[in-house]
Amino acid sequence: MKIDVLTLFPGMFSGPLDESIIKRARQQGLLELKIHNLRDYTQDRHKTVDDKPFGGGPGMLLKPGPIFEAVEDLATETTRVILLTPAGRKLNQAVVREMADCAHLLLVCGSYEGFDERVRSLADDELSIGDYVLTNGALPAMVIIDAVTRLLPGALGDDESALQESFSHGALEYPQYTRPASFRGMNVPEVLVSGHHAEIAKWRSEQAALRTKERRPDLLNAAMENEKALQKKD
Ligand code: 4FN
Repeated sequence: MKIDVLTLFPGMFSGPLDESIIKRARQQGLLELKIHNLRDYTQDRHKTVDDKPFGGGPGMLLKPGPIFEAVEDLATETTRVILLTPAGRKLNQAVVREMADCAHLLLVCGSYEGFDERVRSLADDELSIGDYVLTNGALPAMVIIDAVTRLLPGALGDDESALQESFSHGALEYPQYTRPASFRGMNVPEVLVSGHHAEIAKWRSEQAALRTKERRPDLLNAAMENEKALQKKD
């Protein structure tokens, strides 16, 4: 899969995308990632990317010109152009799966107070990673790249892939422990060291359900919808 990113802050992308699973996916050629500086698509001597809003008001907006130039340069017929904005559809694992099915994503990051409204006409989709104020769209782009990359076939090792199964049920994880069995007076639950595999499985599914019900009832509803959708398929 190919992902292009358009941003005013390409430097923010070095580091996070050069580590771990994303690094490996890039080396394996599963992910072809390119970061583009919006300023490179300006035409004027001062490389202007922003301007004042018509009608007045505080702050600056990204001008449409450089973004149109960039999208026309980077996107083809089959590219999914995604605008990152707090006004977008809220990202969740279903949306991530949708994105991972695309051959080519172009992620357009906002800056200043946002985009000139006409930029919206370029986008196939608008996404938000959640409700909080950010300084620009670089971190949302990286969140999407991270979540999508781990779904690319071959991106995860065997152990990591096995783990993915539990996530896809939509519930929270059960409590987990590693050695030592006793740490600072806190002990691993007896059942986990018992060796009774059936008992352990039962305990884990109870704990996962309990924890999800107590802390994230919203996930429980989503998990039940998932289950229903899966049953309808066969
Ligand atoms: N943010 C809100 C309301 C109004 C503005 C903002 C805000 C970066 C360019 C957008 C934020 C959050 C999730 C992009 C927030 C995201 C952004 C995102 C983002 C600079 C303009 C801005 C939601 C709190 C009511 C700044 C809330 N996912 N404006 O953050 O780009 O993708």
